[in-house]
Amino acid sequence: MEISSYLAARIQLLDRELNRHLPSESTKPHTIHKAMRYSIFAGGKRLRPVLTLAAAEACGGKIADAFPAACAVECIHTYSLIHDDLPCMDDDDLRRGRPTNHKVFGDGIAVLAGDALLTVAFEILAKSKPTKRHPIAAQIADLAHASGSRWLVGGQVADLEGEGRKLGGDDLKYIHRCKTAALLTASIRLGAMSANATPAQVKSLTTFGQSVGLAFQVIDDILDVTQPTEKLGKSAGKDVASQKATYPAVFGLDKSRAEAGRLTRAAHAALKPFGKNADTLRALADYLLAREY
Ligand code: GRG
Repeated sequence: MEISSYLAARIQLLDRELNRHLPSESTKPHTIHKAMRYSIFAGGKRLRPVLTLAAAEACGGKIADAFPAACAVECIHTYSLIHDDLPCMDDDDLRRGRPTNHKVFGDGIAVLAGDALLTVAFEILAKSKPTKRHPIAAQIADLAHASGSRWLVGGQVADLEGEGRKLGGDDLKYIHRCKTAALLTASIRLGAMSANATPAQVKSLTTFGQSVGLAFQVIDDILDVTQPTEKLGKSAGKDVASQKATYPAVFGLDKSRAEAGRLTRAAHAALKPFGKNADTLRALADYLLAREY
């Protein structure tokens, strides 16, 4: 499989679905729908929804049944980026190679665009087809849990409160697990649920998601110090400038690279029970490790 053409084809399908689910720019009030669409269609890598679809396939399901979950996780991810970029949070001007949402629409509309993407995510997921083992209420609860105060929001809280303090390895792992790995894991679990996965399959894919999610963030930390802004589409060197605790800052670059490799191997090990059905997930784990932006 050629990963770049595979990803391009998946992004095209996902964009079509997102376009279908999101209110059009001509829906009143126009500004909020323009702002939501501005960030959703800004050229993100769509890694989380791509993983949702691949997880569904690994469990023998059809990607069409996983589309609502895939769109929902991308909406939550995009909301978190819009809010993270606000002046009261990470205060950034550039995201996905474009001015951040609040730079274009103002702080008030950016907050509301984030709120609306968070809310519409659950509206979309509620349209998903229930499966025998995973009723829609269970799928909604899974996504809400991963996005809430114990995980995604909780990670952001720990990140905010860690500013200007010297954090150790355990604090750093806690933040990364909450801020990054939890939503990535939920993306994978929801794909599995859309395919009526067995409890054992969900468990293995949860382990896969936790490992690949942490590896993804370790690589993200490395790229922040090794790649230029033009390549990343977001402000490079931001972590160092704001004295953030990152893997390279706490463990050094070599140990960070080794850790990303170890986590990717752990992710592969979790896929053993799936045989060939998980080849795409294997290729995606390797792609995430080798990525340059
Ligand atoms: C505001 C509740 C709330 C949470 C914010 C998303 C986030 C938490 C912070 C942004 C900074 C950061 C290090 C997030 C960790 C996850 C991450 C690496 C996001 C970027 O994901 P990509 O690279 O982005 O998949 P694209 O733009 O390609 O979708």
